[in-house]
Order: sequence, then C-alpha cells, then structure tokens
Amino acid sequence: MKRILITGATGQIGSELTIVLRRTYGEANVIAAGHRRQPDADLLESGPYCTIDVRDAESLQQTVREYGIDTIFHLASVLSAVAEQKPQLAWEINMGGLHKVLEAARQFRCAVFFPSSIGAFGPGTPLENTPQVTVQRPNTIYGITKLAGELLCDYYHHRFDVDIRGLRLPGLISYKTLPGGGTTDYAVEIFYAALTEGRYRCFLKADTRLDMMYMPDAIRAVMILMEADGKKLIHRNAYNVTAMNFTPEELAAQICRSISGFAIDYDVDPIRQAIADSWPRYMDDSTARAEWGWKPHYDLVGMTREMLARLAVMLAKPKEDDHAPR
Ligand code: AKB
Repeated sequence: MKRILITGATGQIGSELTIVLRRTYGEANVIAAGHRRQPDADLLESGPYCTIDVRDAESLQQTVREYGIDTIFHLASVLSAVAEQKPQLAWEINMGGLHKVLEAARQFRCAVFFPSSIGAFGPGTPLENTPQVTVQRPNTIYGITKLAGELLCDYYHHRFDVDIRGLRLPGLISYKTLPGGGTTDYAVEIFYAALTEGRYRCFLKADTRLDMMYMPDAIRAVMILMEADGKKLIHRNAYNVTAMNFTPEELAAQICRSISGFAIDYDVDPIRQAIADSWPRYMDDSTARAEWGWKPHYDLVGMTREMLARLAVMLAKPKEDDHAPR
C-alpha cells in the first residue's frame, strides 16, 4: 500500500481509518473521498480530500489515475435502517458503487478492502456461534447488497486476480463520528444520551442480543488483514470478526455502574427490531483468528469505560461554531 483512496471517508469508519492510514503511510499518500463538500477539519487539514459519488465510474477512475492509487478502501455504503426506507438508493450505492470500484481496481490493478456485515446473514442462518461458511439468505436490502458484494468480490478475485480482502463487521461503537442509519446505532446513541440526559429510549427490545465491536478494534482488524501475507489467506474475503455481544439491558446496566441513576426505557421500532432479529447473536470468528491472527482488545467493560471517558471530554469541548459571530 503506497497510494490509498478511501471512499466514504467522512463516515463512522472512514473518519477514523483515514487518520490512522495517514499516520502510517504518510499524509499525502492517503486520499479521503466523500460525498460531503465540507468534511470535518481534521480530515480536511491532515491530507488530500476530494468529493466523489461512487456511482460515477468516470470520476472514480479519474481519481485513481490522477493520484496513482494502488489500494482502495471502499467504505461508502447505505446502512441497514436507511436502506429499508430507500431500497433503490441502497442498491445503487451499495452494489452500483462496489461494482464501479471493482472495475477501477481491475483496470488500474489496485487492491481493495470491502466491509461486509452481520447483515449478510439472515433467517435460516444459525444465529448463535454463526459459522464462517453457512446458510446466507438475508431478507433485508442491506443484507442482500452485502451478500452480493461478498460474492462479487470473490468473483473479481478469481476471475481477474484482483487482491480483494474483507470483513463481516458487527455493530461498531465509536465516539468520534455517529453512525448514519444502522440497526446497531442504539449502542452509540445510548452513550450520548447517558452523558447529556441521564436516560435513553431504545428502539430495540431489552433482550436483543447482537455482536458488537469498539472502533479501535475494527480499525486494527482492517489494518492487520490488509497487511497480511496474501499467501496465508485461504478465505481472503468476508471474514467473521467480533469482539463482544450484549443486549440493550446489559449495556445499560454496565453504563449504570459509572452513571448512577441512568435509566433506559423502550419504544420498539418494528422495522429495526425485525432486522436485528434476523442477525447473529454472536459469530464464530475462529477462521480470522487462525488465518491472520485476529484478536480483539476490548470487551463490554473496557469499551464502556473508554466510551464514557472520551465522549465526556468531547462533549465538554466548545464546538468551533460556538465562537463564531452570529
Ligand atoms: C447497521 O446496523 O446497519 C450496521 C451493520 C451491523 O452493518 N452497523
């Protein structure tokens, strides 16, 4: 990896991965691309930024050519809950965007990282200790695009010898950038609510168990996989990875240990509940552990401690705008 392009760089994963990649490979060598014209200052000030619509093959190819890109982290995606509201858009961005990225990678001989998700599973999949290779019949448009994406990545690898690697990520928890429209978003929202309101109304049932991971572990997983010796990777793509699993009531109980009096109640959203009910409670990630040494650092206790501490500092900082003349 010498010259890197990140699509979806302003999103939950992208905003953190971009900074880590710039630190590792040099600021000028990591081109952040997003659909927002005005991203956050740290993304804009730490290296090159360009606006790209991943559905636009020409501008994608032009960027790859212009910057001499050899590796693409393709993170632009519509998440599960928004995808159910806008299925046509989800197909265009998730599938159309991936296809265009893979075509650019084929033509310019780039390596690619593609994030799949627990959403690529569905009813019919064993939802406890979900195996690496198992039944995959997702019934959400998000899941369908993630599963079809996994298969398309395998195809481009076998047919065109493009080096494509990927992970099936669980719900990601981070304090820097909010996730946008996923089913696991409650596990981030709850921390903001705990610190600002002392209470949270959850859109999933109290006992909905889902796989989760703290962002620093997710970033490490991406970096280790992309730097791994390709000859040792048997699956290469769509590796199950997880770090912890919990229910909303277990997470609330953990937060209560630091914020006494914190209260959770429930106003269940039937659409997101149905999505969550079709996803793994916990995946078996032994294949990732065996093939490239995956091992998470954060569990529920460590993640909760760090989220509360870091978010408290972030929320206490005055926003740049607070001093702007009105
Ligand atoms: C979502 O909830 O849509 C995502 C995911 C698990 O893929 N966070």
